[in-house]
Order: sequence, then C-alpha cells, then structure tokens
Amino acid sequence: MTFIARLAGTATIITSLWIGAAGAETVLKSSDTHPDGYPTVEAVKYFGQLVKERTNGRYSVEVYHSAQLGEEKDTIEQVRTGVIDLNRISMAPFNGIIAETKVPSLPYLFRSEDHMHKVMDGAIGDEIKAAFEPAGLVALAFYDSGARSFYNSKKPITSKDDMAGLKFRVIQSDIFVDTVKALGANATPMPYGEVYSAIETGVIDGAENNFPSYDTAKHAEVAKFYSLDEHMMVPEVFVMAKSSWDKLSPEDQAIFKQAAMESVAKQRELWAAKVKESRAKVETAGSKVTTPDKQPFIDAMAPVYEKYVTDQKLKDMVERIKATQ
Ligand code: GTR
Repeated sequence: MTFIARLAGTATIITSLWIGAAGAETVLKSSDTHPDGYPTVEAVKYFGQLVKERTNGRYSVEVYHSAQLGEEKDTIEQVRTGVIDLNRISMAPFNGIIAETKVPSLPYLFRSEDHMHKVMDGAIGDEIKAAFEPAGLVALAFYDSGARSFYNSKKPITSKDDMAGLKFRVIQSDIFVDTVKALGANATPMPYGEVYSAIETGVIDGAENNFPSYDTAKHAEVAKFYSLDEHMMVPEVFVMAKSSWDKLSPEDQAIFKQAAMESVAKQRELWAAKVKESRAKVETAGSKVTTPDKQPFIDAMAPVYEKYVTDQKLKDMVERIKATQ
C-alpha cells in the first residue's frame, strides 16, 4: 500500500468515525409542564441518562420543562403526530381521547397511594397502557402525582358545604367539571399556565392540585386556603410517540422499557420528599391547611360515576379496582 493510499484509508476511517459519532445520536424531545427540578422532570432526565448509557450514546433525551413546548393539551397533539417524541403529562387531559384513562381520573376511586400503586403496577395498569396504542402512543410509565385537593383565595373549606358557589379552575377534562359541579361549586377548565393570573385577577377563586404543583406554580401566593379533601389521585403518564417507538430496534425498545421502569422508582422517591418539602414551604409562607370530613365529598360523587362509567368494560375495571387489596 502506498503512503497516499494509506493516508486516504486513514482519512476514510476518521471520516466514518466522525459521521458515526455525530450521526448516531438521536436526541429525543420530551415535554413537561413543570419546572426544572420537579420530580417528573427529574425522572425523565434519569430515564434519558439510562437510555444514553445503555445505547452507548445512540439515543439521548432532552427535557423541555416549564411548558416550553406548550400547554398539556397542545403537547398531546405534538406527541401523537410525532412532532415531539416523548411527553410527561397528567392522565386527565387524555380523558376525551382514551376511554380507559377516565377510570384512574375518577374521584375517590383510590383509597390510598398504596392502593393506587397496586392497581397501576398490575394488570389493570397494563390494560390502561395498552389503550394508548390506538391513539398513536406508547405509555412507558406511570408516575405519582399524589392527591389533588381544592384551594382558594376566599375562605377555608372546613366542610363540603363551604364549596358552594366557589369558582375553581380544573384540568380540561369533563370528569373534573362534573366533579366540581357535584360539590355545588363552579368549574372553569383552563390550561395550567393561566391559573396564577386567573386567581390573582379574581376570574376564578381557586383551583385544585397536589402540594408540589400548588407550591411550584406559585398558586399558594394567591390562594392561601388549601383544603385537604384529596378528591382525586390521577397518575401521571410518560408517553412516547408510536412513530418514534417503531423506529427503535427490539433491543432498544427493551432498553427504553427497562429505563422507564427504573425511572418510576426514582420518581416515587423524589415525589415523597417533594410533597413534604412543598407542604412545609407553603405553610411557612402562610397557607392555611384545613381537613374537611371527606365522607360528604365521597357521597356527592354518585352522579359522576353514573355519567362516566357507562360501558361494561369501564364498569368492570372500576369494580376490579375497588376489589384490589
Ligand atoms: C399537575 C400535573 C400536571 C398538570 C397539572 C394541571 O398535578 O402534574 O401534569 O396536569 O396538574 O393541573 O394542569
């Protein structure tokens, strides 16, 4: 081999290595409405780290937190059409698209976080995951979101009757609207990012969420009365565009699934700590937490179940969840 040929050979190897390194990395975009550091954002970052390590850098994940890619409803369309690859989102905005997601969004369905974990980690959780596929999505994981409770700027809620006439922002899902109505209050569905100013300007009296959201979205600054009625325990879901998923080799799909599973444990750990931290923070800053008797809230929910648990499949699912010990 002449010197020139050797030189050309080396150049080819160097060029292909360079293309290999640069061209092999597929950066997957992931959306989250929450700010950096929030347990869901951190869990998806952790998932990305694992995926990057285990695919030798062929795949990595970039998390666009703080609703940089838009409000949840808009990002659903983006991930369904493959404009973005991944999305961490509440299960509730899927209620109008995927019937099975209505079930874990039902008020007072889960008795405790343990009960919710048993259901979502088991066969019912798998059925709900499978229901995302016809919508063009692969559900990789469910994350914790604790319990949602009402908060407002007007007065402490010490019993269900105190809810009468108050106007609450809810997630854009009809189940939420009817849950609030059933409690004698008014519901206004609106995107998460608009809630702070809507409370501040008095367009609404309050909203409903868990402590970490109430704290990090700064709603606690404008709505000091938090009532621990814990009316819903809607899990978060981490989804991937089916079109992006189908591009992965079976080996890579297995890596993604395993990484997602491991990110669940991570998220739960971060979540439990964040709930305590956020509650302490808002209380120190002046939020007043009341604990109304839950039974009248629970008793008022019959019309919601009648309206949304209509077909036999959903009825069975609700019964199986109630029977899960
Ligand atoms: C949070 C949830 C977000 C978003 C938000 C909301 O608990 O983590 O994904 O759905 O509630 O109320 O819009």
